[in-house]
Parts: sequence; structure tokens; C-alpha cells
Amino acid sequence: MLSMPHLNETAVISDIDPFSREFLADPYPYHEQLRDLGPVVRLARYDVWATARYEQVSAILNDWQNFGSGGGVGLANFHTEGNWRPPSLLLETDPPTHTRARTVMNRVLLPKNLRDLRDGFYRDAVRMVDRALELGTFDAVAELSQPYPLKVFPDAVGIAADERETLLPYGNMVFNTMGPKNDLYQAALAPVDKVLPWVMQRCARGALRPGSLGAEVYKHADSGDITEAEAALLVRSFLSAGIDTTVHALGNALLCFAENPGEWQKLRQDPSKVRQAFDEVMRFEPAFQCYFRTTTRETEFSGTAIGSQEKIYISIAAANRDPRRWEAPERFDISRKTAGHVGFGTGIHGCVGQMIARMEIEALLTAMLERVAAIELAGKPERLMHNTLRAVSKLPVRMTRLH
Ligand code: 4MI
Repeated sequence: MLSMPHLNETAVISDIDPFSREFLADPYPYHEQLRDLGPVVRLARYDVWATARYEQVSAILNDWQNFGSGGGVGLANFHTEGNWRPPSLLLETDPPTHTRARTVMNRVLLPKNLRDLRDGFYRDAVRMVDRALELGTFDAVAELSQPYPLKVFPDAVGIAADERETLLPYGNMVFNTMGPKNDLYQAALAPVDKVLPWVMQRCARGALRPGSLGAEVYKHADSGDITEAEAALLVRSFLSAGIDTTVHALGNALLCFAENPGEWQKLRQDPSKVRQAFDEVMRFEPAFQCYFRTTTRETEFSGTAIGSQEKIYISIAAANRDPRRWEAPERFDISRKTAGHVGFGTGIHGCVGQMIARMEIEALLTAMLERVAAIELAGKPERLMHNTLRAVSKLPVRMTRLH
């Protein structure tokens, strides 16, 4: 099979650049082009493969044997070039190493360990929503979507309260450097010498509050499941994966409701649908839009022969709006069946933190549902320019208090 050169005659070569300004400013028309070009496409700009259809995206994410993560999940191949941080033990590994790390994280994030966090999340949500409502008109990014996760999540992980804003340039670094070495990459990486040592200090055993999720990770070092250094890396995974994702998911949720006021009214009529509504946000506008896998060996995929150690760009956002899979995919509809969306990924690397992320977002939206009659845009939202995240950097809204 692999020696049959005719297989590649079907692979379309495209000059679409998924990291260009035009693409990042409005990716959806490009997603459609990528999907329509074929099940798998060659991106001439980067000499990598790409897929944007739901069927292929989910197939790749469920095939870690052929499409590995050990080469990193960005454009750079860790097997042939270095990276600015030691690889994540969770995100950037394959079985059996991944399995060991994932098993620890699965245990730490067990529902019984998260249950006690719910009340605190809700109290902080109420406090922040009440404060925002006193302003009436405000920037929802500055008042809600940034400060809320930045308070409740590091509290749960167990790090000290000071200098937490450092987690924002760190997250920016983690996610922007998954793209090519463009200006966004370079700007994000600029503060690395200050930010990375700060993060690693906060991951040390002694820096974590007893009883916290971070401290739970170190219990697995005590029992010998992982080494002390591996425990520090797994705490780092919390701080890498847990801020930008939730900040921008919340921003996207508020944007979706501000732009679709009927959907907010629908949710107000039945607040028990809040989880379902958030899944629709994750389908419609996933914050983490795209990432890569690296082929571990020569493989045949959707009629195309792919060599070993090749990068493939995976568009989560395009898969979530593939009309081959979804009815009226461009419609934000909290009543639709969202099961199967890949906003949290799928397969062995599917988001391990999604329960805690959901608890955060649901607590904030629930506090709002109890207090906010209507959300409307009070100005033009500003888009974040980012290699892999889709988000707003400014979201002027007016919220009307319920009487
Ligand atoms: C979902 S994004 C993400 C997951 C894990 C890590 C970073 C980002 C990490 O560093 O482990």
C-alpha cells in the first residue's frame, strides 16, 4: 500500500495559511474551503497535512498509535527541534508514559475531589456577577471572564494568591507557541525567562496548600506512582491548561449569549439546561481551535499515503461546524444535540480537566441566570489575535438586573 505512489494523486495542495492574519480574524470561511478541498489536504505554506472534516478529525484523535503527541501538539516537531519548556508529561507524550500520567490526573480529578469546590466557585461567581451588575455596562473580559477563572482555579490547584496575573502571559506562551514562529509566537515567548521559573516555583511541593488538587498530585509521588519531578510537571499541566481555556470559553459563552439574546431567554426559562448550553458554546466556538499530531510511522489515511514523522493540522473548530455532521452548524442553538462535538478533544488525550472547567462555567452562568434579565452588546467586541485560541480580548456588554 505505502509504496503505491498513485495514492497521493488525490491529495489536494492548498496555499491557505491557517496562521495568517486573515484566517485568524475570520477562520470560518477558510474552514469551509479546507473541508471542501478533501478529507486531507497538504498545506504548501508549512509542508504539513491538514484535516478539517469531522469524520477525519475524530478518527485521528482516536488513533494515537499512528497520530502521536510525543512530537508535540504544535507545528514544531519535538523529535527534530527543541522547545522552550520541558515537554508536558500529559499533553506531549504517548502511551505508556501518557497512561501513567493520565491515570494520576484521572484520580486527582475524581468527582469526589471536585465536589467540595462547587460552593466556593458559586460564591465567587455571585460576588463577581453582583459587582459587574453594579457597573451595568462593562467589559465582560476584564470584569468576568478573566478574573473569575484566575481566582477560582488557582485557589483549587492550591497556589498562593500573589502574582497570579503571571499565569496569563504563561498561558499565552503555551498556546501561541503551538503555531509557526510568527510575530504572535515571538511576542508570546518574549517574557519566558521571567515567567517559566515563576511557574515552576509555584509547582513545587512546598508551594501548594494542603488539601489542594496540587497537593493531591504530590500524594502520588509519596506512593511511588510518579517521581517528585513528574509531580511538579503534572501541577504545571494544571497551570498550563487551566487558565486560558476557561477564560476564553467563558468569554466565548458571554459573546454567544450577547449576540443571541433569544438563547439567553431560552436558558432563563430552563436553567437546568446550563450544561447543555455550555456544550453548544464548545461546539460553536471552541476556544482551543486547532492543534497537531505527528505520524509515528508511514500510514494510509483517507486514501492518502502519509510518511512517518509528518505533522498534521487538526481543526477542531472546523470539525464542529462540518455540515457533513451537523445540521445548520452556523446556528448557535442551545437546544441542539451537541453530543460528539470535539471541543474538549476525544480519545486518550480528551480533556481531563473538563469536569472542573464545566463546574467553573456552570457556576458563573448559574449566578448570572439568577440575576441577569438580559445581556446585550454595548460596543464592538475586540478579537484576540492568537495562533490557536479563538477569543475576545474586549467584550463591552450591558447587563440588566432581574427584579
Ligand atoms: C488543552 S490544552 C493543554 C493541555 C495540557 C497542557 C497544556 C495545554 C500541558 O502543559 O500539560
